[in-house]
Amino acid sequence: MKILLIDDEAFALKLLSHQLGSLGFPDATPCERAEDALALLSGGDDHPDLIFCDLQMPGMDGIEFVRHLVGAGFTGDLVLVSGEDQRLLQAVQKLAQSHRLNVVGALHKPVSTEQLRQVMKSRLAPAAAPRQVARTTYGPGELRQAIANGELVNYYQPQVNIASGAVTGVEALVRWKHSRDGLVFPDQFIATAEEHGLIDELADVVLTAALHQARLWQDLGLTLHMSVNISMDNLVLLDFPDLVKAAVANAGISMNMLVLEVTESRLMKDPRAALDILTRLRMRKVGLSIDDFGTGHSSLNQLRDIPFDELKLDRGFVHNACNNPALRAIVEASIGMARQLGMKVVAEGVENEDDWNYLRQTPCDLAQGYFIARPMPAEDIAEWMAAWEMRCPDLLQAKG
Ligand code: G
Ligand code: G
Ligand code: MN
Repeated sequence: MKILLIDDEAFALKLLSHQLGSLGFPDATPCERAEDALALLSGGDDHPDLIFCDLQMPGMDGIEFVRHLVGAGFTGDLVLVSGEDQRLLQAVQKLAQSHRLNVVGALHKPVSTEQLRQVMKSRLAPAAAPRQVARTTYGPGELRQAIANGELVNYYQPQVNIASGAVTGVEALVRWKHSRDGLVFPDQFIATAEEHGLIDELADVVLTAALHQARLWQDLGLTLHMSVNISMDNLVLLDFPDLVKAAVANAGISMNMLVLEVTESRLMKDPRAALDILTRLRMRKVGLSIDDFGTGHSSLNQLRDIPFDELKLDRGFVHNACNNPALRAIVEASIGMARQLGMKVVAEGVENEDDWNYLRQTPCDLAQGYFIARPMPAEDIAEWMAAWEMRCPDLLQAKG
């Protein structure tokens, strides 16, 4: 394995070489200037597998070097190393990732051997993070047909109370059971539905199935709130609240069991209609959730204008917040704001025990994410609930 080290400080280079040596990687090539490293890269065809690069350097700096790496078609792994503050380091990491470079670490100087061991460990494990693959999208004809044929099904992802572990509800997430391509995810067809006037039909199918499912669970004695995602494009026709009311009545459940999650991923076509519709729904006790809060347009304007009673913190802020002061500040400020507005807070993207334990120290109400459960077919929920109850005693022990 070829390793390249770039740092303008000779001492830092020596230290890093030594640490890598002690971990069983003795042959790293040191460079004191990024320009020299680039010359090496453009020289032959045996590109390094792994590059450690400092950010602050007097000639070509780390950011410029990253840009040249992309130009040189580098496909190996990159570790960023810097004595600069954590947020700067993370910004460069984001930048490099947006260039599709495979960033396997961002280390603060002085680098500890333990941090280095972590980086090299993931490096030896076979491809943990799958690289982005091109995904198919589908045309309107095929989608229209699929809706008519009943090929859209809902998966359900549980939401649990962080303090008590109680399962309070589920979010319905639509999937397309495609006869040729298998299970197709919404990011491959929601935009098509929005662009080709199919989103009302889609919402109707999803909502009807979700409400029917909520009723089945209710009959089994499971009181679960049902969250359904709707598109801004569903908030154009003023009779939408009546459709919702009829669907809820038809399923035989009460209005306050339904939560509608709204994200403004596209520009609101008609803000006045949306406000009219959402306010009438809220007046009839339907829950309104602002989804992906803090991203795109899902933000303060909406919070000011629309009577949301629930805020869903985007997973981009939640996951790993315990290790990142900027994320923590955003999470905690958002929770504080929501509570002042009398809103419930749901944290999305709770992916591991660290995320869970961190949230337990905040006044966040509900959690949702892979750590708790992946989205699953309705028939798997009961079995999952039994397993969750077994896990709960451990997860609810006060930590730290
Ligand atoms: O698991 P997941 O890939 O299901 O969802 C991806 C995105 O698709 C999420 O942002 C979610 O809000 C959106 N989505 C999932 N189901 C629906 C739906 O029924 N209607 C709309 N409009 N969006 C949905
Ligand atoms: O935008 P919306 O909140 O509706 O997004 C739901 C999406 O998030 C779905 O695609 C769902 O599969 C995905 N999701 C749910 N839990 C997690 C998680 O813990 N981590 C990640 N990365 N995605 C999650
Ligand atoms: Mn959602």
